[in-house]
Amino acid sequence: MNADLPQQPTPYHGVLHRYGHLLDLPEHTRPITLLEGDTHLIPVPRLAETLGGGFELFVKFEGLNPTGSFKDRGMTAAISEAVGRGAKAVICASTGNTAASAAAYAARAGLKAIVLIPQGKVAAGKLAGAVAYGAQVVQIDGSFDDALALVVEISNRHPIALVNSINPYRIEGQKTAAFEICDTLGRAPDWLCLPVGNAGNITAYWAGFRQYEALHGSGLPHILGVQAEGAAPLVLGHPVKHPETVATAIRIGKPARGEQALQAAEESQGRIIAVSDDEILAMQKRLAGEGIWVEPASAAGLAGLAHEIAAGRFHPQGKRIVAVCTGHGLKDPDIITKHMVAPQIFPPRLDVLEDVILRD
Ligand code: AN7
Repeated sequence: MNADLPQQPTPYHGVLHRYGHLLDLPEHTRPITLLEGDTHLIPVPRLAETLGGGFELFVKFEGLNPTGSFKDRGMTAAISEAVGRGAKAVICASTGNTAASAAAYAARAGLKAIVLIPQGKVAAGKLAGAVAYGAQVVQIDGSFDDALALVVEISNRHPIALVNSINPYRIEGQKTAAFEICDTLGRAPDWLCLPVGNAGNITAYWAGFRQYEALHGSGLPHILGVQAEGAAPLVLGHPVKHPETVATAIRIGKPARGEQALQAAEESQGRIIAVSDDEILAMQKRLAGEGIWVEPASAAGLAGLAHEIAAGRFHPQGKRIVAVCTGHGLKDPDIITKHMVAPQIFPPRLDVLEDVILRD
């Protein structure tokens, strides 16, 4: 071997392989992986400049996971545990991303997946994913919160493993995102902003950062959790019966881990706020302008940061901030194409095209 060549990097085997020793998983766990995790932490200095400048801003792009969302981190753990204890089927309620992730990991493990989705509000790419991976997709004439209550009951009555984030192993797996951020930056950021729906992710990040602080003294971030105005039970202080938002992933009125989300915000000396659908869509556009296309819910964390800066409640100067973008834009193409003017059709002639392209 040529001694000048760089050494082969250690092959990457997914989050359980890399961080399993830090996760509280039972002995019987049998790893099922699609090599999730190890997602990019992308610097976005130009976006930081438009938000006032003088600070470091990174996007943790979780849309780069195998099924296009952060859910894969928790799902590898939940499915690995379920397989190890002999489960033959798994079930979840979902606004879409959990469904696609559960379906993929169940397929990988040879298990049956059943997903309950709220009627008509699941983005096309997520539903297509669940179907493609072979899940049984059941649509109910009700909300995500109704679906969640039902799958809890079904899993109590039948030998079907529940893989929503009520399942503690989901949280264990999702802690790995916090570990990765600390490992990449060398310490925890000053602030972490992220969207909040059922509140599993914020709970997992806070647990992960706390664990790393205890182990490595890596510091703790303040956490800014962001809900959509029409689905903001944690800001209002009570459940929302009919949650409504363009960010369908976080269209949740009664977060299962709401108490823990509030605790994470309080203990970290952060906060949970709400932003409008317009602010979410505007931030989706700004991120796309950086070459990072995320689904609407995923833009909520940064939209919240922009909101707080604009209101003069947040001074980012000198800080290092990480925004978690939880899912890929490809999951929800309709939100873009719905408002898009269909491209005009021209004859395939050089003079015509030159005229069109160079017009202004
Ligand atoms: C892109 O898939 O709840 O606060 O059923 O898909 O941990 O719930 C999705 C949630 C943020 C909120 N961003 O995370 C589901 C589901 C995206 C999401 C969230 C979701 P949590």
